[in-house]
Amino acid sequence: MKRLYQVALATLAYSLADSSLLAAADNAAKPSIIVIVADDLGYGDLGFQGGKDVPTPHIDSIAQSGVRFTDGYVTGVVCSPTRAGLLTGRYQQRFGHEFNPGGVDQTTGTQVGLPLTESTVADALKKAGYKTALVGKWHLGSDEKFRPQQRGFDEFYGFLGGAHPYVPNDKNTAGGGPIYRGNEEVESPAHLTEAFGKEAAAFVEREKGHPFYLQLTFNAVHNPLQPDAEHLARFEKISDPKRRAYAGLLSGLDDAVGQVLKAVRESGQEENTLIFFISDNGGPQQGNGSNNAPLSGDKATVLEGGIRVPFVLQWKGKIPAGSVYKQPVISLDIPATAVALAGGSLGSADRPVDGVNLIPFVTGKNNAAPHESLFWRAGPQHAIRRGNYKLRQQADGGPKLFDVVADVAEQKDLSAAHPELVEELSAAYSAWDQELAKPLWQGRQGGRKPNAAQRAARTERRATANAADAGKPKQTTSVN
Ligand SMILES: [Ca+2]
Repeated sequence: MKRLYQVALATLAYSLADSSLLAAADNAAKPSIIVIVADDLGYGDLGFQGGKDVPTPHIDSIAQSGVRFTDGYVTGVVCSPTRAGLLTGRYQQRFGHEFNPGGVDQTTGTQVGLPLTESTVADALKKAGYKTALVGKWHLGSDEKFRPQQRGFDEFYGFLGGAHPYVPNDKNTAGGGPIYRGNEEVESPAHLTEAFGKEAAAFVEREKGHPFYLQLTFNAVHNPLQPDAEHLARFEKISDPKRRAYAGLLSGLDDAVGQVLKAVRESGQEENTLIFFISDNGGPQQGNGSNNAPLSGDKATVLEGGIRVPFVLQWKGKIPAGSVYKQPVISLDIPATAVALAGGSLGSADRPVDGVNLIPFVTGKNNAAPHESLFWRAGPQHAIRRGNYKLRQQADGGPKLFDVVADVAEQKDLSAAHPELVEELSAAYSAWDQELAKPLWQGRQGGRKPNAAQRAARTERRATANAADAGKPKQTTSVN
């Protein structure tokens, strides 16, 4: 009996050791994933996108080491909706997250954020054994139940709103709020961009040997234009003060990205780490001095300048360096790729994921287009891309049809020449539109006039900003 007991114990010990070894081996096979998101970046401002006046060697190196998506899109025309899609892998209009949340819904008086009915890529990866962190801007709800650590992230360092001053004690922007580590308010760092880079690099080094998901959402190059002195000094030759300040911020962003890339490289994790880089929407060119060339349009529009963004991915040894991928892809594909590689699951039968795993496409295993169509809706404006064609409806007219491969600047409306395409794309858009929810709240771009309380709050913010701005270079703020 004693002997039998010993054998049973030994077998149990062996199988426990065996399963933990298997788990370790399984984890070692899973790649880590870093998703870097810039804020309000111009389409044409990075070196690999044709930018000339602001060197961006570190971000360029992601394109050189991996794949550049020429037709990479985001799902939102402004910050928060894109982030809702990026976290869920689902078109955010499916669950009513069509506009920026303003903190409190003026109709119901309740706090709003990424609906709790949705699960996130961080939830899925955490379940799959990943360590998860959000560094930077959140903008998916400030109330405690909406915060990053309630939405699948083990760690959070950053701010909860849609915009924030880069330097401490600056009252130029309303709604910046505290800097948090987890749920604790902490001291503001000397400059946010540098601090986010440093925090992300430390996480990468600390989690070596363990699969991780790091979402690094810089607020650069969003207003207010507050570069640090060192980066601003690099651009004395740029005469336009707004463009000069923007260049300083972008250069600081590039250096912070470089710090993270260095941490990945020097900790020996390059071959086991995917690194994505995108912007959350196009540049508001008048607002922050960005440049969307050769695209037309700005942030907050469904023109290409609002929704087509720099979109690159490196995975050393898996994706050939210097690849260019020309089929349309969308930010929803990032969480879908992450979850596929991690062996997790996202969405459900009644909450389907719209993104696809990009790896078979960029490695040439699948030569089909990843998506038959891509869709956008932001209040009265909407668009569909199918093949080379895009049908666009603006509040002030349309629909207009463009061949966005031959005519990337959307100059030649083909709707009269191709009524059959207008009909086909309109029908496909309508079918998608039928699947969507009503917006849970309205945004400033939603066309609803602000009520008296909102108007009063805005007047007060402007007065505070003007008082704080006295004697300083002119700052311009824009929708987040
Ligand atoms: Ca943005």
